Amino acid sequence: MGLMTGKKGIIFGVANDKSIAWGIAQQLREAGAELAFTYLNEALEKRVRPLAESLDAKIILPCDVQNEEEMVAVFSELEKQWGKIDFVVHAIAFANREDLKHPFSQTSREGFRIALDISAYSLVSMTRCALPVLKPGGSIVTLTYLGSVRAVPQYNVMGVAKAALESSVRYLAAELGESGIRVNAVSAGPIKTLAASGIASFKEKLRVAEERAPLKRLVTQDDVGKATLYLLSDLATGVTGEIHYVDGGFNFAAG
Ligand code: NAD
Ligand code: 0WE
Repeated sequence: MGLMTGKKGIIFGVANDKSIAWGIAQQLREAGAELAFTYLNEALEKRVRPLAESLDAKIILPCDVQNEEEMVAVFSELEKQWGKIDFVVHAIAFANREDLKHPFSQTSREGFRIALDISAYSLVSMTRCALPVLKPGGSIVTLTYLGSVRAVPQYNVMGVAKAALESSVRYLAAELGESGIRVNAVSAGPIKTLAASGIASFKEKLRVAEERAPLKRLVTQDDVGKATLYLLSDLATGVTGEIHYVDGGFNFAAG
């Protein structure tokens, strides 16, 4: 019997086999969970479907989080096929590329709106849509980054979005506690994924994290997957509203 045997849940944010969401999915499946997946668009469906099927997923649905109807459709399909569910993983972020390059004060109103909508508001709408389908004892986890609380060079509007995301975690946790539903975030150290590719300062970020982290190494998708597994499992029944750092200790040691 695994930690997640008999539990069902959905993972938003797999793009490819480097995705943090994929590291989480593998850990959950290994622990016995039954998984559903979403993908952003048809181009990504080609990547995501074979990965999902390799973990025996039967429910694989499109969802652009900017589209409320798609989000509603995902959870009504889950209820139809599964009844109630146990967990939700939110591993989604996006900002316009130029906003991660230009000085922060140059961020356009539309760039700010897009980053906050996709990277932060989506947790709120996802939680709202999940609520009627989540069992008491259910658990929601999102992914965040240290740039929410420090001015990390180039992270810019994404840092503002992650601050909103982390605050949303606390407000959602406060509201849903009485329903027996927990909401937490995992704050991961830098990991080479699609969302990290093409960012000029990223290599430097990896080097500094490796050198200054107490563990003297980068964290992996597996490390993040295992921490997320804990937060989604009944090992964490007393834990909600937390920002849980999985960054090799960089956060506390490198201040
Ligand atoms: P990734 O590119 O593999 O995942 C990002 C996902 O967001 C992709 O699957 C993409 O399809 C999805 N996405 C973007 N816009 C979307 C939309 N409108 N609707 C639905 N999905 C959308 O990269 P990743 O690094 O695995 O990112 C996952 C999460 O982890 C993000 O929240 C990111 O901020 C966070 N994170 C990443 C790192 C890192 O260094 N890679 C560190 C800490 C936190
Ligand atoms: O959250 C992230 C990355 C989020 C992200 C990345 C991209 C690149 C491609 C959001 N939107 C886009 N849009 C694109 O067009 N991380 C935590 C990884 C990351 O990104 C950085 C970092 C780190 C760490 C950007 C600058 C500095 C550090």
